[in-house]
Amino acid sequence: MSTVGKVIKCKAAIAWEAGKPFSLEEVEVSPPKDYEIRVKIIATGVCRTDAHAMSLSFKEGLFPVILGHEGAGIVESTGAGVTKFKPGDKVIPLYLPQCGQCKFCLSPKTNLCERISKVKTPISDQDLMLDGTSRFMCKGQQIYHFMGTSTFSEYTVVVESSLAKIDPAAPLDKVCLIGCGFSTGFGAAINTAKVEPGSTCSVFGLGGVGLSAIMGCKAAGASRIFAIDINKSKFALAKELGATDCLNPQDFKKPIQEIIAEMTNGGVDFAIECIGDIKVMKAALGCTTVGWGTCVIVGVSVDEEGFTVSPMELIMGRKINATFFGGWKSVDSVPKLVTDYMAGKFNLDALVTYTLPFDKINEAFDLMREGKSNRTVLVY
Ligand code: COD
Ligand code: ZN
Ligand code: ZN
Repeated sequence: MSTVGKVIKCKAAIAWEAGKPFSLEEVEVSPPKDYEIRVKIIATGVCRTDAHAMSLSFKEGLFPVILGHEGAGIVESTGAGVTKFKPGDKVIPLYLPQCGQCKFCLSPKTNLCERISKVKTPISDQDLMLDGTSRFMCKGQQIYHFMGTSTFSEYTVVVESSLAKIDPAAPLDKVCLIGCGFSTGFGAAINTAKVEPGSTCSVFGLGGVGLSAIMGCKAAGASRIFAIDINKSKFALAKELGATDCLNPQDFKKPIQEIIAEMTNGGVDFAIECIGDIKVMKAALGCTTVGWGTCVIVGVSVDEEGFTVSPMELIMGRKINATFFGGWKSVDSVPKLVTDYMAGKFNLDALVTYTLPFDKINEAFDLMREGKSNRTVLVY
């Protein structure tokens, strides 16, 4: 029986309040309105940002909410006005939209889009659809969307400019990582830092994002790649993916930036922070070389205001930059990244530590919090 135009009842993980585990619930998912698409999610990764969004320290989160922003699925139905998608298309929801018409989308200088340009933090954005309503209900209550994607529901509704159509042969339980972790880290190295052949790099934080940044540094031809983490169990995979030196800051008396500077005749060419920790951001900037060192910030600190940069650090030629979704224009780039993966140009499979049934979502978050996984992919 066709579900088109009808409310679909399905499984979702709801975060009812901050700091509590998810509850698996039956939710009602309304049909897509104009320029919206309802997607059956097949697989979704678990990213640290989802954990930030449900943490007690993140003050801007709205509850109850369906989190999840690293999914892949199949179009179930389309609302009026949708021209680019049809039922059956394989797709990746995009938390960074690309409307194609705003001043940002029309400029090659940024991958941001007007739809996300005014937010205080990108992870507290797109809590509702563009008409200010939700497509999710549970127990008579409206449930908030998250980042315009809400992939922790078997069915979700997204805006047309927040969706990329991908190769129908793509394995969704792997390419879902292109929806966030892989693209963010890889792009931070390739697009934002613009890592050069023969250069030295340091990557702070070896989760799914940092490991992807290492892959980006390697693909760009870096000759030396420092991988920094306080969890040494991350080092073996970092090496496999291209790291030449793995360092645990806790093994040294001196600050890690000094150690790296000593090992590199004054500092690295590029440093990428993939943690979201203010102290580490300072260390990342501090480990770059005077003259031209570039520090790229990927992480967002959810419970601290910001960090100070001394004018001298900048006067001495260091640059600081940051990236959202790795600098990729989402609608244009995601299908190409999927094609590149299918052509064997990079290794997504290595990032997947566990693949679990969706019902084990709380276990997947525990694995991440305990430092036992780079990425867990949940399949419905
Ligand atoms: N020093 C060294 N390593 C550390 C430290 C520290 N002080 N603290 C933690 N680490 C290591 C951990 O052991 C872990 O291995 C790694 O850092 C972090 O990995 P994960 O798996 O927790 O995180 P990722 O890779 O899923 O995500 C990292 C982000 C930086 C993207 C995330 O934390 C973040 O800041 N998100 C907000 C930014 C945003 O919205 N991005 C877009 C969507 S992700
Ligand atoms: Zn993410
Ligand atoms: Zn736009």
